[in-house]
Amino acid sequence: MNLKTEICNLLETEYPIIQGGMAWTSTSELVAAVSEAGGVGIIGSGSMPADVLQMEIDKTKKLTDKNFGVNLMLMHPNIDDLVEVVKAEKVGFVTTGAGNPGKYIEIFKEVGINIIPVVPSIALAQRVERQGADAVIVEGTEAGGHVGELTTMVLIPQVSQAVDIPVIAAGGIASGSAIVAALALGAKGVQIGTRFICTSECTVHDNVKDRLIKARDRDTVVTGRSTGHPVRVIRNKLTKELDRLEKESTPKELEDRAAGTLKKAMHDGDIEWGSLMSGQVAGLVKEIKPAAALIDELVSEARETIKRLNEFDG
Ligand code: TUI
Repeated sequence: MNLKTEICNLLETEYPIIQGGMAWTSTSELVAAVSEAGGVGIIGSGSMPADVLQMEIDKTKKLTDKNFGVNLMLMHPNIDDLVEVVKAEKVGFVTTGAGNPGKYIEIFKEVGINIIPVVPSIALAQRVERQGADAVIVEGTEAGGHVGELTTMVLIPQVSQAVDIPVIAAGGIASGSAIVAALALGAKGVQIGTRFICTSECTVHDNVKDRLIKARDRDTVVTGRSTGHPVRVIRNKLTKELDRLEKESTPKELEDRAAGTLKKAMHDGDIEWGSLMSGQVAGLVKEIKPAAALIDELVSEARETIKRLNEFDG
């Protein structure tokens, strides 16, 4: 049973499984391993100056001939420099997050690069479709990092009905059965972030992987709502302090306190005072394995789920 959808043609992959482009997390080793294994990897450029992104693209191209993408975090201070690198390198496709991708859609379309914005609402999905997006990643609030308000379960069917471009589901997906659920709701593919952190190729600090494996269902919280940029992270000493600042101080002070803390967690391994961005699926992550083994597992679980549902005669 193959899992081919139109996303496989658009992204030149065997399976409709996309690895989320996470800042300080999704670098060449992971990206190439995912693309080699039949999914498609995305470099997370949210943490990179332009020269580092250039190096990561070069490294990925050395490691794989397969397609891969770059995620652009639209609040990046040097976003225009990153756009120039991506255009010059003609990467396979771009995903955008944390902002309105309006003007960038046209820029990438002009040079023939597929553009797939991440959106948290129906209105934004419709807007990016009108602006020419090739597909849309619809991310529920179960996701890690910068999040919207609505869940994947309610967003996917509504957005699937509201737009004609393919919908890719993100947020809360870490298993083959969740992939099938997303497809059942109308998605043509899935983007998975948190589960890919616990792969051998992911270069985050080992403390982060260990903490995710220990995480339980209620261990993530959303901080920074008052700043307008809420982020889902694992609860720790930092989130306690940010909660206090949310009540006692200004959004600007809170933002200043949070600056640099993602690197502190993902790169330095400080899981108490760093921003340990993770989705609610952390509770499902039980082991570290190579990306190829993870993709094999996701695909066989998805096939078994479809078989199980076919046998269900209730
Ligand atoms: O972008 C993400 N997740 C991220 S980005 C990130 S880096 C960061 N670091 C510190 C503070 C904030 C971010 C960590 N995680 N996901 C995709 C996503 N995009 N989720 C929600 C959105 C989004 C939100 C608003 C997309 C568009 C949007 O548009 C608002 C507008 O201006 O119309």
